[in-house]
Amino acid sequence: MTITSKQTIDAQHIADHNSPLSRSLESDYQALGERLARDGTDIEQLTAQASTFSVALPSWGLGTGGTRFARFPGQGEPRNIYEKVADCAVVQHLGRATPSVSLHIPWDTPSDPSELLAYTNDLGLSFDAMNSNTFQDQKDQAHSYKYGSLAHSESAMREQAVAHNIEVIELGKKLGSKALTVWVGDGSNFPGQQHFANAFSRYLDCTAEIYSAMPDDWSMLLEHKIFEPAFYSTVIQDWGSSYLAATQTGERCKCLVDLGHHAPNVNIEMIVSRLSQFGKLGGFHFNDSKYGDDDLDSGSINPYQLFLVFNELVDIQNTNSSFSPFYMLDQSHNVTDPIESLIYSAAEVQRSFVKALLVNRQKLSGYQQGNDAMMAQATLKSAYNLDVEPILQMARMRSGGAIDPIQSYRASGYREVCAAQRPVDASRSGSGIV
Ligand code: PSV
Ligand code: MN
Repeated sequence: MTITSKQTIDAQHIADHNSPLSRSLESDYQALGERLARDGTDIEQLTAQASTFSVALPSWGLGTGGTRFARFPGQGEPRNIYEKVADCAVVQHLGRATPSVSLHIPWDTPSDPSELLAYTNDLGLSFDAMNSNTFQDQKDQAHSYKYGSLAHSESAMREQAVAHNIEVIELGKKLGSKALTVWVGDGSNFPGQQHFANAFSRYLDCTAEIYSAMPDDWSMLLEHKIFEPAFYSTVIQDWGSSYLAATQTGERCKCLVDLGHHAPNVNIEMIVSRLSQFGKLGGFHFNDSKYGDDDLDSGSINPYQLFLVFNELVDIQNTNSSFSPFYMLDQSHNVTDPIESLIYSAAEVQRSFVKALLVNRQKLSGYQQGNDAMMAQATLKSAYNLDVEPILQMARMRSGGAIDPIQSYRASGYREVCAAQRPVDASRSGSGIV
């Protein structure tokens, strides 16, 4: 694969763009610091914690997405994994919360893994969890996944799907990854089409085989999803099935929570608590949704839910310092520039983390003990309602990022340069999420 020019955002451009904004940031930061100090909170400590926060970028999120109906390509979209990684570097250099990339295979299979690793490291990035794909047929594939993969009724399809997952692990080893995320679309569209228990057993046999092919320091993350593409039943449809499968498969097999994979109004923060209480919370795909698996930008629809998820995560971290789930974004950008959406989303996730750090847990615990429902919820709300933007901006600026990353990106002209260097690939303008 030809590596195109290593176009990125210049540190000087970021510094120049920050310059006129830094005075107001200093004064906003000072005002917020004084406000927090009244409650005994040290703003510097929060800013340091904000700087440690990171969430991986999805390699499949850099191109314009699409729906079942259409895909409207964007200008200067990345055409290969090198261009995707270059765009990831732009997201990271401006936003400073996304130092790694989660690869989807075979969508982004590199022909030369060591070359891709060197290119990626050179841009200051690394690789996070690997994602396998047995929910689509690939060109020249021997067997079809039309009726499933790891839970397929026929062994040939299951064997092919297991072999693919093992190939993904082998590739991930070369790229420095430490985890495999498995999401399958297996399920049924009609009552009676599939024997629930038999399909689940076949799935478990396959995950055991994949698990045994993983290095000892790897984690396997099972991602549940209520429906789609199967519309009647899905083999790993909920956190309960995921928990059973992870428990059955092995100690380092855990559950991955994609925020868009639940029925409307499901209490996701409680799922987070349940899974972690029993050592099975492995990671997240962050995004937001209004109706189903909408893959909208994180925090765009229900930021309070995102905060409540982080409220649980911070609580868990306080009692278990070794708790470190994999954090990834999983979004589809249909009407925005993917670089902008990813920068913004990562900051929204980081914002929820910082606000969750502000929760007065001692007071909350007292209110819970005393059954003071009003003050318990007010304690959460008072942390949520605080505007922590100066902390995020300061954390970014101090680590070389942009105070206003979206405006800095727009002013850089990066997309325009890409549009000139990356002519639209007509073969990618059909329908479906890419
Ligand atoms: C499935 O809807 C999913 O959330 C899984 O994580 C896939 O890997 C990803 O979306 C593909 O877009
Ligand atoms: Mn997902």
